[in-house]
Amino acid sequence: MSMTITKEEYVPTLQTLSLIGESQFKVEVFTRDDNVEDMINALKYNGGIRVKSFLTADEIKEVNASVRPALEKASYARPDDPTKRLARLPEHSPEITRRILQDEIYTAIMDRFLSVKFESWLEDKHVVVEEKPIVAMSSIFEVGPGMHVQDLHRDDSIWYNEMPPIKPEDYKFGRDVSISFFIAGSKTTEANGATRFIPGSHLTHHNTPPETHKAVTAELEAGDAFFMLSSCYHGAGQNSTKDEKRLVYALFSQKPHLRQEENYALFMGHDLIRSFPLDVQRRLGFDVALPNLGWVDHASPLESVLKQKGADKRQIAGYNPVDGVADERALTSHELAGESQ
Ligand SMILES: O=C(O)CCC(=O)C(=O)O
Ligand SMILES: [Fe+2]
Repeated sequence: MSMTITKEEYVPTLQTLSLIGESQFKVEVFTRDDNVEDMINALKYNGGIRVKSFLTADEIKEVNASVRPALEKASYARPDDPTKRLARLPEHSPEITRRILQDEIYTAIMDRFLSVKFESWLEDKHVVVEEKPIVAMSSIFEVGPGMHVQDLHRDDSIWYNEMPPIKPEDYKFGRDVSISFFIAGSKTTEANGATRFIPGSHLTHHNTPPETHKAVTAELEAGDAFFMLSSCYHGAGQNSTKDEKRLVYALFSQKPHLRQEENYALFMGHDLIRSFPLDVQRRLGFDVALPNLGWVDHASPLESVLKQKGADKRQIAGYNPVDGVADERALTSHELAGESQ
């Protein structure tokens, strides 16, 4: 288990797909009345789409009101990072969780890209299984003035998703393992740090850096949704306003089988888990896989849940999708662990 971060010049190889006339890629805008097949095709081609008024003005107002107390209570990641980031959307807002996970557009899109069908044999019996995607993670984030720009990254690198470069017409369902999904709780603009996104970047080899100059800004009105294949390069923009906070809800889905066979987390008591040496706890799956898979409250469960101070191995200088924040989150979880002991 190790992770190194080096800053190096990228030397293009044959792994880079040369996308002639890349300006062909864009963010198409839909309404709920549009045909979902058109949305799916646009997502396949460009990697991201915007759906206007995914939630009505009343719905988003209600959701905002329901999470406000938790956001007020949350603290900033650190003084120079005015971001409040809460996980546990199903706890903070069961209603929006239910609303999204039963939404016909959301489920149609997730099911088409992330369902898995597998055929095998039991002696002479042909077994065909088909499973639908499950939620990967949730987040509520409110980003205040002064927040710096976030490094462009692919959310699916946590799944170590290896992809060859392809042309848009060669895209096959199954290539992506996860879909990122954001709903704006407030208007998001270039000025207040709306997500920067590189259309078409899901078609490149997984081990190529982002072509930063091709990033566009995915601006949203409150209630609008942004669907993005998790293999697309993207990241938060800089909030250069004086007084605007950008509020966003995220509910990502993933392929259903990317998890442990036996669900230890649901039945093992915390004392029992802690009774094992740390290396055994890690083998049982209670740590994160680097950089960021299996967290609870943005830290390794070994610390954030099991309160074992110092067990989060992600104190990696220089690592972070948001520069410096993971280190700080790890520190925070140390402090929490300290307080509870
Ligand atoms: O803030 C945003 O718009 C994007 C956030 C993001 O990509 C992330 O936290 O992984
Ligand atoms: Fe991201």
